[in-house]
Amino acid sequence: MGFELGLPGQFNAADYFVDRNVREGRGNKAAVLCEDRSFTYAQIQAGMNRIGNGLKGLGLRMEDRVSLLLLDTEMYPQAFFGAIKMGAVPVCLNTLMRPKDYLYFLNDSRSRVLFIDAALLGVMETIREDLRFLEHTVVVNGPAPEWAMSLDQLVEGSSDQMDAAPTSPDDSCFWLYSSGSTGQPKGAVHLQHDMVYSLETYGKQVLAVRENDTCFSAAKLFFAYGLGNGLYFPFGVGATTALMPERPTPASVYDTIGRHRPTIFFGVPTLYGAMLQQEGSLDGVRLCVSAGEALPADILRRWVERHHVQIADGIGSTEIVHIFISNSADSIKPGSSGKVVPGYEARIVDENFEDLPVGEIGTLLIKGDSICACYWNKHEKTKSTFLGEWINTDDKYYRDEEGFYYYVGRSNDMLKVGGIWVSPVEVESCLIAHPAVFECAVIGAPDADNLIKPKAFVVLQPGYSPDAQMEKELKEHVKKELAHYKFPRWIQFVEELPKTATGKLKRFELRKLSEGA
Ligand code: 3UK
Repeated sequence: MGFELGLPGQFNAADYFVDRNVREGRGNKAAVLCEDRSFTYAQIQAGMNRIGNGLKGLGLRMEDRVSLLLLDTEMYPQAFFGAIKMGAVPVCLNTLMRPKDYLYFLNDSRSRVLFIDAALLGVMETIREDLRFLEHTVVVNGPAPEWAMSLDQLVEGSSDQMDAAPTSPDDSCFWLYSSGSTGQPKGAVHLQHDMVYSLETYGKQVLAVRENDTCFSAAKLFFAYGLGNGLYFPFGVGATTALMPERPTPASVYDTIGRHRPTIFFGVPTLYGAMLQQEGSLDGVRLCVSAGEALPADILRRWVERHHVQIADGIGSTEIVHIFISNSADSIKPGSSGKVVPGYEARIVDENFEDLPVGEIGTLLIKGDSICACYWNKHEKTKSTFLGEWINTDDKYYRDEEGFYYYVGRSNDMLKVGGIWVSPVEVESCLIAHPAVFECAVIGAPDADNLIKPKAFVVLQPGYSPDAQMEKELKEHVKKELAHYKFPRWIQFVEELPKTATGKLKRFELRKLSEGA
């Protein structure tokens, strides 16, 4: 069934998610907790307005893109909604990438302004000269180098009052980049109503997020998953969000839970697996949520045994903005992704787009009004992914009699590693550039928790020896060139790669080879 939001013809998401809380009397309520700091909705609103006015002062106009390369601190909501409120379009960038990735994101999005955390400034050094559209870099949480401006400079003399730009529910609101197996990442263009749709469906009906909740997402705000968890779900109901700028390790996460006492915790399977290996308490948490990759039933079992709190696994995507099939606190089937979230529809189809019966594996199509409008500047990819009201998720699923959905795999070779996309092709291209590598192939292999991690098969050039030293060197090489999480956790040296008569790699054989190893 469709789900009517009934938004007015003029609608601005920053007004809805920030200003409305102040209008409804929550101005003095804590909106953001971060380290030892706390910020009320009124404070976040004032900061947002100053940034919005500052952007106007730079000559920014509606629809201009503003990239955010920010850690999770109180500055994130202010910059994100500050840009949206004046009609600009924030582009949330993954902070774990490499300089060449940012060169692409900033040029592809034609961002005129970049907000960057002082701690991340290093990535700009080698690419600054090659940015074709960037006009201003604003440094937050620290001093600015001479070629950039500080936040104080941006907002100097700016009023803390501002009218929202007269956007419509269907105007561009924010972008998120999604990577594919080949080709450059694709900017998913999300509209002003998308966050509201996800809030009204998954947020209110599955999470049942309430004003007295405190949300804490270990998944960062720059991920579509983290953005809902840590920003627009809590802000959508006037709740509180706990933000953590550090890397999510079991220690930092348990520590933040102890300090801010969240009621809903959001993680990814790899983190739940790691947290089970370490001491720590979840006191006060009423529900845990997992997404990004399938949650193994065994991790769920051990988690509930130890912490006595359920983990609701759900599948979401960057294109759909958040979760569309999910378990919920009172309906959990271990090993499944749960049921279709009210407000979404699902089909499982064969290669001719014919619907398949219960139990049969096919491609998952989803319909629902939080699906992005398109991929920016990628017309062919847009046409093959967005099929009218439906989107092809490229995921393989089947469903059971009771309407629970089961993830079986991807229809392409992409891997989810710690909840984040890794393209085997990208890792292969990186490995092959190392002088010792003659040929290589990368597949996903299960670790001790049954979670997929990249594994490389390498054929060495003559004269190099397949030993532990070489293995270490190749891992370091990938870590240096690509985002850290992409490096192969195992390297298996082989004499040759299994190929078909036409020279195509037999990935299936590699998987068999891997299981035998
Ligand atoms: C896979 C899952 C099995 C699946 C995301 C929650 O992960 C998110 O977005 P991405 O664009 O990736 C989407 C793809 O990841 N996947 C995600 N969750 C699950 N597979 N079980 C799961 N629970 O292949 C999907 O197509 O990075 C997750 C909310 C918002 C998101 N964007």
